[in-house]
Amino acid sequence: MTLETSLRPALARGEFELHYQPRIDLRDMSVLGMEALIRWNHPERGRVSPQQFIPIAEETGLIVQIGRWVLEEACVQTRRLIDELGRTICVSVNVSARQLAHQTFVDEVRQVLLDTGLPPACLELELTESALIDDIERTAHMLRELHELGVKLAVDDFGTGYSGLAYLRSFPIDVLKLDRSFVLQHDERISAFDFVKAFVDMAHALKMSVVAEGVETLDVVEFLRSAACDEAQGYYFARPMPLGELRSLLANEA
Ligand code: G
Ligand code: G
Ligand code: MN
Ligand code: NA
Repeated sequence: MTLETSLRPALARGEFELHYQPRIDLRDMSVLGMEALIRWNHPERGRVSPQQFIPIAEETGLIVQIGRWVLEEACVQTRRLIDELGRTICVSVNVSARQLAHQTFVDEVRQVLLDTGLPPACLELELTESALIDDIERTAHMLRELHELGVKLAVDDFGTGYSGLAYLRSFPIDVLKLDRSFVLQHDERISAFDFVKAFVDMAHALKMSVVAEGVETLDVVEFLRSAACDEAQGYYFARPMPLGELRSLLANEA
């Protein structure tokens, strides 16, 4: 069986699961929330990486149903975590271009917030630059509707596309997620620190906050803090983990 044929029934068979990677507030090093990352437990092949199956899901359009499941599951589980722990926790969910292009996307988000009672400010949608620049006018309208619901909007893998920066003026973006290539890059001419510092200053001037991704070492944590970067995510703090592990981590933090 090809991956594609086994992907089709995977949702109904309950083969997907969400893992969560903590997001750290660099001011006090507390866990503010987490990114939901899908995992596929294939009955024969074992764990299949989203890098393998998300592109197939996008091509076949299956991403629309899978993405809806991710959104619901992330909101249900986060709502439950908030109740169990008695504190605010935010979840960010990756949204693919195909989902965003779907007419009913805003209604789906509105409905899931109603059904779960998750405070809208606790949900962040991660969009990629390429998804955003697809149809600027339509996207701008949709993002304004989403923003009016009270959810946060983030640009994922910021700086890796070829889209320029003009869209930042027309879209109500709250958060820039700085791709890990920028966090790691050491160059002769401009240090990683100077580069990140320039991004952070720009974002702050535009009233956006910055999350650095792929943070693997204490050195990087320290330079991010001195560059006034707001949040960080990466193996240095924690890998993506099952819900149970995240719950223990948050419970122990209190
Ligand atoms: O978790 P990593 O764990 O391996 O994820 C690999 C890639 O898959 C990343 O680019 C990530 O954004 C993407 N990805 C993970 N989960 C989801 C999801 O629920 N929806 C979409 N569209 N992409 C996801
Ligand atoms: O594209 P997106 O940013 O959503 O993808 C997140 C991806 O980055 C996931 O595959 C996740 O497992 C991976 N990731 C998270 N932290 C680190 C890290 O510190 N180093 C590396 N190399 N990958 C990371
Ligand atoms: Mn992401
Ligand atoms: Na990213």
